[in-house]
Amino acid sequence: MSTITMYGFWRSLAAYRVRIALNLKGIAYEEIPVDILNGAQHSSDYDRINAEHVLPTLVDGDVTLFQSLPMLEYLDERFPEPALLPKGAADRAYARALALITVADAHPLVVPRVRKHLAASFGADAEAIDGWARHFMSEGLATYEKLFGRRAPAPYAVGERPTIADICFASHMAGARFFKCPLDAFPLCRALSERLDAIPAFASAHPLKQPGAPAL
Ligand SMILES: N[C@@H](CCC(=O)N[C@@H](CS)C(=O)NCC(=O)O)C(=O)O
Repeated sequence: MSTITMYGFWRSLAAYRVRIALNLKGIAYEEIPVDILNGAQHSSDYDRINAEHVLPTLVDGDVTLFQSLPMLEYLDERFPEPALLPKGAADRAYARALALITVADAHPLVVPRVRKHLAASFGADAEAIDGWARHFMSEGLATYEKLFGRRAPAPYAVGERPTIADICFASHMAGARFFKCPLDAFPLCRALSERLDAIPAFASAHPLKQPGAPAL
């Protein structure tokens, strides 16, 4: 078996997603930190690894992957147990759709390059930028809350085992907490988040448990 390496960073919500999957599947890996808060993602060394200058990058032997969602699906195909997708076409589509609420719709709006651009091009101060992030993270929470009201997590988002939907949702909750979103209006999200945090593979992958994270 080849050695798996992930370029990540404590603060990266996308790296958190991939870390959870690696942990759930019991895959040994090495994590190489790239400090996205001080601009290390723009170094020429990292440019050769990731053309987009973002985290994470997953290296499995001679395979180099970018984008966390395809990484989750790659790991699931390469190491099938425990499965990260539910059985059945409709549930698989639902799990992917729940995942994309975070990966495609909310998270891209709050990443460092967007926050920097708001400051550099529109003169937004730290308070305005945090408000922007809270707005989009709260919109994501409201969507999840509505969907969990229509189809109750039982006990996880799409059935009895955690799937890519739970992994991406967990990263959304971590982001919502980073940006101090009020959570009172989202009891179903909070309950699922508590169930996920009780799983060691999720807990040990959490951003605040990684080297370099601030002690809160
Ligand atoms: N859609 C990508 C997200 C990639 C991304 O934006 N990653 C963030 C960290 S979570 C990053 O590296 N940002 C660097 C920047 O914005 O400059 C994925 O899911 O992998």
